[in-house]
Amino acid sequence: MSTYLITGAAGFVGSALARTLVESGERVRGIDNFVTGNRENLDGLLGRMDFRQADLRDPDATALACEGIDCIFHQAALPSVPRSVLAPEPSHRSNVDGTFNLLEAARAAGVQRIIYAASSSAYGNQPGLPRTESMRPQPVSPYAVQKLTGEYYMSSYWQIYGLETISLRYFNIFGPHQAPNSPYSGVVAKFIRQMLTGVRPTIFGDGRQARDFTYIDNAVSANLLACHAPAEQVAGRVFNIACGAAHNLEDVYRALAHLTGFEGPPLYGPPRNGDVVNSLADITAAKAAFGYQPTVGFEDGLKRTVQWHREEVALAAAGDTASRR
Ligand code: UD2
Repeated sequence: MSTYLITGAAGFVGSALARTLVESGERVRGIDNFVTGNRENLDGLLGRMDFRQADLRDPDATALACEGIDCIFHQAALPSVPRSVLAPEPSHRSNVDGTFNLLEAARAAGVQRIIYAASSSAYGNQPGLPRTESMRPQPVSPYAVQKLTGEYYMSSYWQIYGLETISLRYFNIFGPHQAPNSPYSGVVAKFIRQMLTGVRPTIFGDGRQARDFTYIDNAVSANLLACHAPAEQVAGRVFNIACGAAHNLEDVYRALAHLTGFEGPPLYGPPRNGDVVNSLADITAAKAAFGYQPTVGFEDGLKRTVQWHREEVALAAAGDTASRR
């Protein structure tokens, strides 16, 4: 039986992977430093996995976390384009140094495979949609450079040391458990929570920027498929993980307003520095190499996500009422 390590296990994607693996009876270790991870994401999991608070910037803690591990799902990162624009150094330390420390620890511990959460931001604003993995990366923001650096390190460790590394370029993953309350939150989570609590969302730019928004279950299944694929088909390679359909922010706003019952137009603000304008994936390579197939589409994903946020808002309101009694 394999033992899996999930970095960023209290984060949005990491905790979804942890839940899936634990519920299938797998042996899971998780680490998180709780900088952006959330303890509530581990509810129901803590007694069923080996969870350790640890930071990838600490090489000794990282080495301990890798002991006895067969496969790593490397989800830990300090995300967000605007966060990296405002302060590139902390995200560089987490995303580049942290990834490097993990690769070194994995190599020393004899880990067989690492699946790395890469980012669609690698493509930047070059012409040509959909994005295919053969395009030359043209990262714009520090975050995009950091995530791309991780990909290059992954590929190097396969070629030089034979560590089976796979980079999955996520295209704007959304779904339950994605944090909604930070200025750096993903737009879907942020807009839903704002709409459900009567706050008018702001669109940065003209709202025509488009994303290949991808529901969390698709990202989880991509990781599991990549984990079990034969090395000769996946090792050292990069794959787009998306749905293959783009939606602009105006459309997202309209769809969410309809689902949440929010009335009124958005506010508009200046475009974000470092923002990518259009993003749409070709997902042929992942389909061919490991049978990836998006199973939950955009509209269905939005419905499920709005439902989860409704329950969270109701729980918070019930908690407030209880504390006032
Ligand atoms: C990038 C990557 C994504 C992932 C993510 C991690 C691209 C195309 N995508 O997501 O794959 O790595 O980084 O953080 O590079 N926006 C508003 N109002 C708001 C919040 C956001 O208009 O209140 C806009 C924002 O300017 C952008 C879009 O919504 O045009 C999506 O923003 P996001 O922060 O959800 O994700 P993005 O595209 O930076």
